[in-house]
Amino acid sequence: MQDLFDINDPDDVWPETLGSGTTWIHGFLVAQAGQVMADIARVVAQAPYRHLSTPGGKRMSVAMSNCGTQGWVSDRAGYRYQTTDPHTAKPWPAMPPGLRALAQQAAKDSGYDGFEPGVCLINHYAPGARMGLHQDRDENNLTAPIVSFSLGLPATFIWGGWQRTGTTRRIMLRHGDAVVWGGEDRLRFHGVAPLKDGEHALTGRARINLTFRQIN
Ligand code: MD6
Ligand code: FE
Repeated sequence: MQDLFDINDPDDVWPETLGSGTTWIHGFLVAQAGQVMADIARVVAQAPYRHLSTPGGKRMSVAMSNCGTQGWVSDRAGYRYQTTDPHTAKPWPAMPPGLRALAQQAAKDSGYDGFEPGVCLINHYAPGARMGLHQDRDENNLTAPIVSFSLGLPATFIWGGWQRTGTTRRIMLRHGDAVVWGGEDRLRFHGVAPLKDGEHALTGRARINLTFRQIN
């Protein structure tokens, strides 16, 4: 009997509405994942993954890098975007054109035409790494959506409301999934549960998440 659905089939791409401003595109970048990983490898060769500190002084379990005109950083002074990598004191690597085009396509497919991402934050999760509930509000432009790509091991994503407390929904983001969120969902609280150990053919024992942001 033929399988009804094969998670690794690049033709299986389907959208699901998560909120009024949010589309979860299952399997969006399965077909391009190898190319995307090659682009990421070139970026992190220049701007290595590192564990930033929270303003409170705690080491984040997720390791991060950036590409684009600016990058998101955190330290004792707070959260912000800046044009140079504090680790190398050099500008962040440019955003690979193929990555940018793919993010723009996801936005367009979700009803956000004219998305101009200047920044891509790259999050690397090893088993056990997690991200606490937060809002993304360090961008000057809160009218543009954020485009998120997931690669490698699956993770439980926590999708909350507009207050830190209250009901949350847990969804499993898998290799190749895109989530495009904006509009009234833009300031929802969200986080990622501790990554379950496993092995993925493309990423090994890791999950990688890219978030594309139009910060101005
Ligand atoms: C992650 N993502 O999936 C963390 N933020 O690893 C985020 O924090 C996020 O996916 C804003 C918009 C989309 C996201
Ligand atoms: Fe976020």
